[in-house]
Amino acid sequence: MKVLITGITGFVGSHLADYCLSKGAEVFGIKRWRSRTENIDHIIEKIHLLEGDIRDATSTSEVLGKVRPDYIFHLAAQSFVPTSWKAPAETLTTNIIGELNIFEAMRELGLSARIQIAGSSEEYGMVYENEVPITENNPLRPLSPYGVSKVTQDLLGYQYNQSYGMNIIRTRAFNHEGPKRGEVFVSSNFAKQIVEIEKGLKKPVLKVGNLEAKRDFTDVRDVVRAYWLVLEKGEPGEVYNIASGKAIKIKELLDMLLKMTDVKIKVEQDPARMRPSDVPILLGDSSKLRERTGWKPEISFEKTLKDTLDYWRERV
Ligand code: A2R
Ligand code: GDD
Repeated sequence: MKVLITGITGFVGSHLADYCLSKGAEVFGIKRWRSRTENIDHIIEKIHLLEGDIRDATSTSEVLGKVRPDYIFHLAAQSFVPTSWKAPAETLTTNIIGELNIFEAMRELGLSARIQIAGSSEEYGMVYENEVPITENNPLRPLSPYGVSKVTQDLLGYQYNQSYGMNIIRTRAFNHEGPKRGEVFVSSNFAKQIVEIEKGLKKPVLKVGNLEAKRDFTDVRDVVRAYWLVLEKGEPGEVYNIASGKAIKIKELLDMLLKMTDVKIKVEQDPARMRPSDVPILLGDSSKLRERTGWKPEISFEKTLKDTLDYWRERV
C-alpha cells in the first residue's frame, strides 16, 4: 500500500504519517525545497520525501508519476484563516489551483488512487444558533477567503468525481488540535504564551482575540484516524464531517489551559487578533462518518491541551 501525503511537513500531515506507518503503509510525502522537517524528523528514515510544489503543474505531475500511490491524502494548503485576508490570492492559488494540478495530473497519468480532500468546517461559515448541529447538508456561507478556497476545493472534488468517476472523498474537519500545532492557531498559541510566562520569558500577560466564538474540537490523532477510515471505507463522491459533536467557547478553552498552570496570568485582548469576520459557532454532526466507518473520537480535550502544553514546555 503506497500512500502519498501532501502537506506531510505540517501539523496534520506529520501525525497522519505516523498513523500510516503504524498501518504498515509505505509513506511518500511532498516537501518544498525550503520546507522545515522538524515535525517529521523522527520518521525521516522511514518515509520517502519528494521535492514538489502543488502550485506548479509540472512539479505535481512529476511527483505523482514517480509514486503512483494507492491512497492520496491531500492536506497541503495555506491553512491559517487570518493570512487569507492578508494574502487572498496566494491562499486561493495554493488551495484551489494546487488541487486542480493534482486532479489533472491524476487524469493525465491514468491514476485511480483513492484521494481524500481536506475540507474544513470553515466552509459552513455563517451558521445560526438554530442551524446546529451542522450536517453535511447545511448551507455553505464562508466568511473568509480561506473558507471560499475550501468550498471551491470541496466542489472541485465533487465535480471531478461526477465528470470523470475519480475516487475522490471529501472531508470537512472541525477544529483539531494537539502537539505540533502551528503556533499561530488558538490552542497552540495560548499554550506557548503560558509556557513563555512560566519560564519568565514574557510578562504575565496573555494576548487573545475573540473569546466568544464557539468551536467543536477534536484531537488531531483522532482526526488522522478518521482520514484513514474515510479512504478505506468512504464512498467516492461523498463528503463527511469530522467532529466531536460538542462546542465550547474559546474563553472556556483558555480557562482550561489556565487551570493547568501555577502562574498567575492577566488576559488582554489584542485588536490585531480580531478578524474582519469570525465564524460565530461551529458544532458538527458527524453521524454520517460514524455510521459508515465506525469512527468515534477517543482522546479527551483535556489530554489534547495538556499534551500541547507539554509539547511547548519541552521546546520553549
Ligand atoms: O510550508 P511547508 O513547505 O512546510 O508545507 C506546507 C504544505 N504546503 C505546500 N506543499 C506543497 N506545495 C505548496 N504550494 C504548499 N503550500 C503549503 O501544506 C505544510 O506541509 C502543509 C500545511 O501545514 P499546516 O499549515 O500545519 O496545516 P495543517 O493544520 O496541517 O492543515 C492540514 C489541512 C489543510 O488543508 C487545512 O486547510 C485543513 O487541513 O484544515
Ligand atoms: N489564532 C487565534 N489566535 N485565534 C484566536 C485567538 C488568538 O489569539 N483568540 C481567539 N481566537 C479565535 C479565532 O477568532 C477563532 O474563532 C478560533 O479562536 C479558532 O481560531 P484558529 O485556531 O486560528 O482556527 P480556525 O478555526 O480559524 O481554523 C482552523 O480550523 C479550521 C477547521 O475549522 C484551521 O486549522 C483551519 O485550517 C481549519 O480548516
